Amino acid sequence: PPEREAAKARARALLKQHDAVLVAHYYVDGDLQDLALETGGCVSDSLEMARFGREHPARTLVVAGVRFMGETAKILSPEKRVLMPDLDATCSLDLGCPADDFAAFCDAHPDRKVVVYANTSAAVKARADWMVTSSCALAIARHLHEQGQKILWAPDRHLGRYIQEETGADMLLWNGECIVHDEFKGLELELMRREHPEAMVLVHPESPRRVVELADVVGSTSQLIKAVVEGTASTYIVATDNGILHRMRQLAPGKTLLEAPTAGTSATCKSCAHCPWMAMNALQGVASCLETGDGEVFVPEPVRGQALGCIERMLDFVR
Ligand code: CIZ
Ligand code: SF4
Repeated sequence: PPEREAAKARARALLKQHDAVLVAHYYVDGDLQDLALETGGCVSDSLEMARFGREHPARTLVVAGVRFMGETAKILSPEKRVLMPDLDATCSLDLGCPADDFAAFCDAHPDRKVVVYANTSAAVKARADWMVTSSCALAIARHLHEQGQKILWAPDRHLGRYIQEETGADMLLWNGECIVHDEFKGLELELMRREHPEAMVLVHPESPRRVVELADVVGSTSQLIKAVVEGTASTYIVATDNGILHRMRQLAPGKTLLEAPTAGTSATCKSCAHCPWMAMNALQGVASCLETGDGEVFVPEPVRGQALGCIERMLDFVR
């Protein structure tokens, strides 16, 4: 549609004018993902978004994703201006792990290494020894376990349980969840798989155990995309935010992609598996944050400096 092309052209011109680069998550609107790739930015998971933003020479980073992604970019690049299309885009994991309660939890378990998922506030990261994303969580937990360390994990309980079972590490879990992945249903997925016996089942480990147990591949967003691109099956059932299908279709055009069933899957609910906060990102918002300077992310000291350590530890580990 012409309005969409006009909105894209406007955002593109503003990115150039402001020496800005667009860093987008796989779950945001397809137009934003396309714009990011067309303008030299990136579309990726939170690990790659953090790396890309830090290494890119642009003075301004426009982060299309949710709040913690903008904060991580600012923590790593305090000299850059970090803008977000909508600062109210948060995450149920972040909301479910308030810094004060988390600090009390850590205080009560001083013998444990504190490992937090990227999906947390800067204040929570400031209390952590390690930050991890779903791309590197298993490797880091395994590393700590081999060193004989006990782990305090927050906030996603499904991901925590998965890592615990895979690595055998001693992990004390915070009780949080992602409202999107928590809705995938094992029974319905099993029925769907029976209808499509040739299909490969791809599951993000923020999903409940019953769903993870049915997976052929369990992995982060980038790992699930790789599984579709490299897989020999013609059909894939995908249990993660359906925003990812846009990139999967581009990279594996001949393959059939089916959304895994959620509690609300019905004729009237076409987008149950889509994060309402990721959905707040739009072309319009990219243009207006650049035009007005609204949507700038600030992470004040000393929290920024305290949070930096756990992120750098992860980046050094995966390097
Ligand atoms: O669910 C999210 O927000 C994910 C998967 C973030 C990430 O690590 O890319
Ligand atoms: Fe948070 Fe889930 Fe949305 Fe990701 S999809 S930002 S984990 S609520």
